[in-house]
Amino acid sequence: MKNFSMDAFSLKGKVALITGASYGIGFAVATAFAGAGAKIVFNDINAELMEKGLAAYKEAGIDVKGYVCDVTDEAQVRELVAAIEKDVGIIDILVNNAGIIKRIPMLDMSAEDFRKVIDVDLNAPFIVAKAVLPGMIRKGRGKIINMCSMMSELGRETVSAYAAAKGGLKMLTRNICSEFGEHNIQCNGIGPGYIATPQTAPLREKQPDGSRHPFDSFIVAKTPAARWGTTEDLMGPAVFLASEASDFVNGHILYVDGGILAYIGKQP
Ligand code: NAP
Ligand code: GCO
Repeated sequence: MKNFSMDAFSLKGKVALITGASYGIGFAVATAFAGAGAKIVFNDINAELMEKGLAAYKEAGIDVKGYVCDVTDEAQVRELVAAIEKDVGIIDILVNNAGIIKRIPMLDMSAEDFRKVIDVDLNAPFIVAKAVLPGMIRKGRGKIINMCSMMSELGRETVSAYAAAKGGLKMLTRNICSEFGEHNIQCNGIGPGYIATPQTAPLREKQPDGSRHPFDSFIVAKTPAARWGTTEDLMGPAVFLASEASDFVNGHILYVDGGILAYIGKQP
């Protein structure tokens, strides 16, 4: 039995691609990976956002390479991966983080809007994973982390497309685990709870009378920790799933939700 070393959590020398990481959860995950020693590359959908991200990383003292790529466009993704492999090296860690949500009641939602959410939140993780897997196979190891959601397990009004996509992403995670585990590639998901980012800002807006948004109060009552999550709450779990410490964890969705999925909620 070898002695345990905290080096098991090190990402030193590993190349990590985090998609959609100019800000929000992706930015926090990239920051954590850099702190664990990884070489960070990220993309965002347009040059303005990518430059904004580069400035934010520079301000944080983090050396990164940024690329412009729409993750729903397979040709752009293939070019992205080829450029990263040329500029930095074969990708060891992929975080499929880029995502959108459209909060529209199902009867009011167009099929076009539904398809757009599925395209970004489910089709794109397939496209990006498919592009990075050959390099991981050649290397004999790899880590893929799909950014799932509580909506991989639960539904709610107005998020039919998002829940369908994130439920599908949970099963894509399990399928990549099944198909590539023999190549020493682990594919897991992170299921954040309700995290304070631009994506959830509309759910936390103060009311005209200065009171809390009803949904804000609802989430706080539903969470044992009695608070929204922060992007920092996701850093440790992400490093764990990206590191050798989790080499026998595969096909797992790690919920980082303050216990909300386990809790019926505080009585009003
Ligand atoms: P966010 O603040 O909206 O950031 C998402 C990022 O993805 C943005 O930089 C966005 O760029 C980028 N993106 C969107 N479409 C893209 C595309 N086609 N190609 C490339 N980049 C694209 O979201 P977040 O709150 O950080 O969430 C990140 C991930 O965690 C998402 O997958 C989300 O579903 C998931 N998640 C979030 C929460 C939460 O409570 N916040 C909880 C569970 C899961 P633009 O600014 O141009 O859109
Ligand atoms: C919503 C929220 C959620 C969170 C997250 C929860 O409208 O219900 O946006 O979907 O983003 O996915 O895990």
